[in-house]
Amino acid sequence: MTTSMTSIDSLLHETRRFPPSPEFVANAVATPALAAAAAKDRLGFWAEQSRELLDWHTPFTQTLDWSDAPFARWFADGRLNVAYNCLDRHVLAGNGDRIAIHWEGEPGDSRSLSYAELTAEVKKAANALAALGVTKGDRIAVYLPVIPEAVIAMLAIARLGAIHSVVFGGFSADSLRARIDDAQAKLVITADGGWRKGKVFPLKDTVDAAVEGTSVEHVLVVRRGGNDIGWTQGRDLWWHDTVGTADPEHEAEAFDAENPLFILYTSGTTGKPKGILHSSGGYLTQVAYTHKNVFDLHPESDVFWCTADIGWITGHSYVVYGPLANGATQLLYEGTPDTPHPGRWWELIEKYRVSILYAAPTAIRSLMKLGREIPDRFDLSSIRVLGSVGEPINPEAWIWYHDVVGAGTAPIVDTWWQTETGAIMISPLPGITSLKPGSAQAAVPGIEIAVVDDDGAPVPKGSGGLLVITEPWPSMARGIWGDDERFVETYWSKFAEQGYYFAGDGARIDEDGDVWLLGRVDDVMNVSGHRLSTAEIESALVSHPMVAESAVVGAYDETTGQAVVAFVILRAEHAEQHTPDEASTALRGHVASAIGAIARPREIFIVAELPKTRSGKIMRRLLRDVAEGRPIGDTTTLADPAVMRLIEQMSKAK
Ligand code: 7RM
Repeated sequence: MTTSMTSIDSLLHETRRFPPSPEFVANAVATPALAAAAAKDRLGFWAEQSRELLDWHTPFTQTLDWSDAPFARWFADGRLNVAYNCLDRHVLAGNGDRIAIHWEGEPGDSRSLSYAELTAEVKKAANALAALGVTKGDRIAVYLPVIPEAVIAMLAIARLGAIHSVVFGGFSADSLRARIDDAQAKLVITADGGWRKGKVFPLKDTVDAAVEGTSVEHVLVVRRGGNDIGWTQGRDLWWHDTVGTADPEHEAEAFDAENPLFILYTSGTTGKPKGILHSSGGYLTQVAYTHKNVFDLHPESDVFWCTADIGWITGHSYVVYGPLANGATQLLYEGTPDTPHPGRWWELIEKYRVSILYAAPTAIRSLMKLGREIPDRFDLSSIRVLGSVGEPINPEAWIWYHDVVGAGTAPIVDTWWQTETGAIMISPLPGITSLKPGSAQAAVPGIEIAVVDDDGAPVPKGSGGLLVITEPWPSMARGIWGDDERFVETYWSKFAEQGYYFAGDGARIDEDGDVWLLGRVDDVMNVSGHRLSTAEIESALVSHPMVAESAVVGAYDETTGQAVVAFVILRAEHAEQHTPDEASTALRGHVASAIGAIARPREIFIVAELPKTRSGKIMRRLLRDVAEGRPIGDTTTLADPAVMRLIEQMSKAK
């Protein structure tokens, strides 16, 4: 595997360098002193960051307790309120009039909330939730469009010491139900519908289909889409009736640093979603620290825009908690980049004078495809820092982003991290690092990583291997909800001896010691920056009566980075009744309704056999060769090498 990672990387040779300008360096937030302090005393450094960045109701005296590894406890004897840190303290410091959120709806409606206004809204929501019986430790599902109420709901839940589980609005009723069941959520906060691509998509209908027979006692509904919805008396409540009439005074109670803050589900290899659990003090410390230093935040003058949906970890850490903990002003946008016109993002940057833009390579690539004439029509001169997240950014997109969006001067921070890491782990620092297009470069100060071989030994410079995190960090996941064993097994068993966290990604370390991410070493696909597991899609396919067996791989796609390609064996009786085209159309739709549109396969090949090892494992690597039209690689471990010839013939016939 190490060999193949190295050979992939040799295609990506990139030698351009972009040092920071002297003007940028002169005002930079992060200076070389930061790295020096972290190197000198790592734990002391984190303690100092935490004290500096957060307000503790009860100061901590203990930094890290690793005695129950890999279940970390950071700042464990301290107490704080996460929402207070994101809201009240900024108002008390005299910044109540500063805008916290400029929100723009897809149809063009807009709303701005100052820190004082946002604080009052969250206090009302906290009172309303408390009146519904929500208390510390309860799980609340949030299934909302990107509207201010999503942020208000998350912070109100946090304020009460309860736990939110935000479910991406694109997920189906079955996916939502699985997440509600796993967490035993007692309340769902949703909207009638939200705007996407010029239309209202229903959310409440999906919730109705998901909650019956579950632990859910109430459904709180924000009016957004204006669409007709069903109503269950006694269970359903309007947000404007409940929160709208609540008391705007609410005193934040302090909770333990390790009080859980949220669960966020991510796909695993067994098809059962994994509820990644994060807690309060360590998480908030690292999201605030990285948001400030990686993006060079000057809160009194910057306008920050993270384009991620709040249903993904990037929205949690860099829409809600990082920016608000730092008292930043940010833009929040409900819709897609191309609605109602392909210059929508650029128009918003011009309108709000956005100075820091944080986006995914897939979005950058699709905007790049439309040509620079579109962004060139807008005034993007406010931009001074650009960020990238979710997948490797290819040098071509990097240069376009830098030149067209960043006027050839804005540094790009290519940030590597995961749902499980909670916050940015590897990234350039814009006032220090000489940038290399396509490389995330180095661990941020305070974080320790390595690229190792299968035995855990560091690979030599110039080689590829497995990315590991070698020391605990404040925002690390505290477990998988209800499944400690799976947490240990998934992330900590491969290098148990060394005590390393295995990220599941391949990486190459170059001659300067900079890190180049090479993608997942397993078969998880990354479509438009979203991680999808093969197993979940395969299990959705097999749940259709027509399907006998299936295998799914990620194949290169110009727009979405990767696209889902499925190989399906039909049940004998159906193979005769349906043409491959009919079957493929039906199954693509089936996957979209079972999991969500994001998982809909781009192509489905109907085949007679699947390539398997002798122990019965499907060799997806070979299917990827077929899907991408390459010659088939090494087939020696196949149980029946003839199978691949058959699959190739069938796929070419299509
Ligand atoms: C933040 C996020 C995590 C996976 C991760 C990688 C990939 C993320 C980068 C990246 C190359 C990057 N969380 N990934 N950022 N690959 N360069 N800058 O995306 O949990 O949804 O996904 O995404 O494979 O393991 S995530």
